[in-house]
Formats: sequence, C-alpha cells, structure tokens
Amino acid sequence: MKCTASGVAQVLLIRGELIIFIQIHMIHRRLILHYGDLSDSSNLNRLLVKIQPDEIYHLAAQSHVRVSFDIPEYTGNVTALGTVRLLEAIRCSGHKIKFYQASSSEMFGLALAPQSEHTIFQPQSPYACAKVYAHWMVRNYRDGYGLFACNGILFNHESPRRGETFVTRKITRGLAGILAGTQKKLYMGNLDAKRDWGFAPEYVEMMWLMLQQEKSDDYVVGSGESHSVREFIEKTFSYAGINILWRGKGLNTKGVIDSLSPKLKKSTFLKKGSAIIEIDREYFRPNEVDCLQADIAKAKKQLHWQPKVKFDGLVKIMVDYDLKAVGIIPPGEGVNICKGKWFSHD
Ligand code: G4F
Repeated sequence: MKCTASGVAQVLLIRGELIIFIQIHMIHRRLILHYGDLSDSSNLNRLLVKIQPDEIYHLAAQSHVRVSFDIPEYTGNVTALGTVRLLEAIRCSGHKIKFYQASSSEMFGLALAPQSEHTIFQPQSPYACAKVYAHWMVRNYRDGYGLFACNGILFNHESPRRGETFVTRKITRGLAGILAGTQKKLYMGNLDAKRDWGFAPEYVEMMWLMLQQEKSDDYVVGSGESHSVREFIEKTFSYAGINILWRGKGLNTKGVIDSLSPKLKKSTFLKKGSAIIEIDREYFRPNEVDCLQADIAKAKKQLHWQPKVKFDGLVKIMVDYDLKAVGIIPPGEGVNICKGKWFSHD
C-alpha cells in the first residue's frame, strides 16, 4: 500500500467481516491497529471521530461466494448494510474522508463478457446481490451528499495471501500437498467456470490511484484475460512438472497424471495414470457465474493503469510460494517476478 507523502495515512484492512483500522505514521514508522466490526455502527462512528482518517479502503465483507448461499442473511448484513454503516459514519463525522468501496466482478453474474463499467449487473449469489446494493449506495452518497467515494469493480485478485478455500490457492496448496506426499488428491467443483485472474498487489495500486484523482468515479479493474479453472489446474501442475490428462465427464471427471518431469519420476507416490484431481458436488454452487473478463479501457485511458503480471506469471508466483511453504525448492520463476517488488517469498 502506498501512502500519501504528507506522512500520515489511514488505511482500512480486512480479515473476514472484522475490520481493522490501521493508522500509519510514516515519520515514526508506527502502525496502530483499532478493532471494529461492520455490524456495530456505534463502534464505527466512534472510530471515525477518533482517527479522522483521510482515506478509507473498505475491503471488509463476508466475501466467500459459495458460503453466501449458506448464510445469506449474515452476508447481507455485513456486506451490504455494513457498507451503509460506514458511509453514514463518514457523512455524520463531518470530516472530509475519501472512500474506496471494494465492488466485485461477481455483480456482473450472467452478463456477457467482456464486462465494463457500463455492463448491467445480473448477480447470481447472495454475495453478489449484497455487493450490488453496496455499489449503488456508494453512488447515492456520492451524488446525494457529495462524498468522494469510488467503486473499484475488481475481478478476481489473487496472491500467495489468498484465503485457502478460494479456488486458486486451493489448487496451488493442493499441488504442494500432493508433491510433499501429505495429500493424495484434490477435490474440485465446476472446472469450466472462467475467471479473469490478476495479481492482487497491482490492484491495490489501482485502488490508491482512484482516491488520488480530482473527481471520484467507478472503475473496472482486471487483467483483461479469462481462463477456466481447468486451465488454472493444468498450468499449476505442469509448472511443477506434472502433465494432467482429463478423463470422464461431469461429476466423473478425473485429472490423471499423463507424464512427470525427470525429477518427479523418482517419486515413490506419483505414478503415471493415477488420478489426482476428482470432482465433489459439494463445491458446486446453486447458481454459477460462467465467464468473467474485464474490459479495462477506462482504467487504461483515465488512470494510465495496466497490470504487468498476467495469468502465467500469477500461477508461477503462487506455486513457488506454496512449494516453499512445504519445504520443496520451487522452479523459481515466480520468485524472480516478485524480486524487489511487492513482497518476498521468504
Ligand atoms: O475462487 P472462487 O471461490 O472465487 P469467486 O467466487 O469468483 O469470488 C472471488 O472473486 C470475486 C471477484 O473478484 C470476489 F468478489 C469474491 O469475494 C471472491 O474473492 O471461485 C472461482 C470459480 C467459481 O466459478 C467456482 O465455482 O472457481 C469455481 N470452483 C471450482 N471448484 C471452485 C472450486 N471454487 C472454490 N472456491 N472451490 C472449489 O473447489
């Protein structure tokens, strides 16, 4: 996260539904944490009066799409109404606070790809419905009360810090477990869903950029590429030396080992022909979003923003990290992409 040169920045971080206000004092290099919760408006009001932040990055939510079908009411309370509680707290605080809202590409739902700022939302989950509500409330507070408030419509943003139940991290950690011999198989849901996966640190730069403009506005943020879950699996495993062959259809689909790199051929538990990917209906959703792909023309033109890390690089960054985490020396191309930037794989 970049901070304003004036020396003091206020940043809002998420951990699930719990929000943590962070004050960064650049001069003394001090980081101050304040606890808060999106379901508790009196606490939010108090915090804003106490901290008087310049900027708020509102990333907190019940953000798991599959889980939102199990807890739709809670998702609405935190993800939709939690945003209104924050907007109201800002409005009533009387301070000039710039606001960033983490809107989501899930809001597009069934809308045809590529999706832009002009695409009409067709949400397909309680999570997406909650995000649409929050998105429109941000626009209402901007238009009605003159709040400096931006919606960043982010497509899937991944990194080694991604939660372990989201598909990319589940796959890269699954690979690491299979190579380390602690996991035999990876059980997956819909392999044919397509997503626009980008590298999260680059998207954080874009969030910051939005709040540094003269006028607040809404922007789509993505890589512009779309790939299936199946492709993510193939790339992840082949980067580490396992070529996958798909057999069967639907719930009977299996990913079997087609070939192994010379180094992996010595492994006692990896054998050509054995199934390491299987399907579990548990991971399917009542409604699915089939294809997401960002049209980032506006971000390119107005903010001169364009992501450098593409699908291939993202997979390598995540695989290197998860292999290292289980004590396996990674191929290293992902480590090199990150060297001196964003974060270290150590
Ligand atoms: O990784 P996912 O769970 O992410 P999803 O649903 O696209 O949402 C993420 O990105 C959104 C857009 O930026 C955020 F708003 C949201 O908060 C979250 O961060 O699933 C991606 C795709 C889905 O189509 C899912 O059905 O992968 C498919 N999938 C197939 N097998 C699986 C699995 N997803 C998960 N989590 N686990 C599986 O085993």
